[in-house]
Amino acid sequence: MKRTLYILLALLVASTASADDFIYVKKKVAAGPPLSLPVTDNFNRTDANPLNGDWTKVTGYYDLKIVSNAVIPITDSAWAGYHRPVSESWPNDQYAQLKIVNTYLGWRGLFVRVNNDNNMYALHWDTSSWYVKRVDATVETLLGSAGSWSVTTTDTIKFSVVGTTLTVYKNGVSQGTRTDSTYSSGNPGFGMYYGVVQSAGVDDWEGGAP
Ligand SMILES: [Ca+2]
Repeated sequence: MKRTLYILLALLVASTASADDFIYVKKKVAAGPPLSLPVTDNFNRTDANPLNGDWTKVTGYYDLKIVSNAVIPITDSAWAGYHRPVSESWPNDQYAQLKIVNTYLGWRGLFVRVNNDNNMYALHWDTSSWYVKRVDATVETLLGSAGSWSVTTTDTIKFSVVGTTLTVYKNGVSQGTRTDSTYSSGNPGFGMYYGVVQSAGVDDWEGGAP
């Protein structure tokens, strides 16, 4: 009698516990570490060349570096840029944002849905104009027409994608939208082009869900 009870008890524990444990383990493995949004990087650390931290260089682009707790490119006359690593699972609707800390003539970029390391949607801008582009393996296609604006130090620029709509923001105010349906997923990032003045260019990167 006692033995039968032990067997029944053991079977009961084994059946309930193993099922729960199986589901728990399976969920943990499938989901991976959760990504807490927004993700931020203020680059407040020791000067680093190339940029360090959780960043992956866009294939075909040059490096960025950290100087005086902000970011500048290492070379002129070419795009330099990074995206969040593929180990991070980003929502399909996402934004990338950063702050201007120097208004020298040159290009900045924010990227969303970077996939396969060099496909993406990119916002490129200088102090007077902005362009939304689709980048296919570094080949750029302008989406719609160029926009015009005035950008100065301390301005915060944001680039978001929701569904097939790409929106450009300056200090939280929409500057215009473009649409494209080529890329549905990927990770956000940022970049710079043409370091005429080798001092801090951009700072306070942030990525999140719109
Ligand atoms: Ca900083």
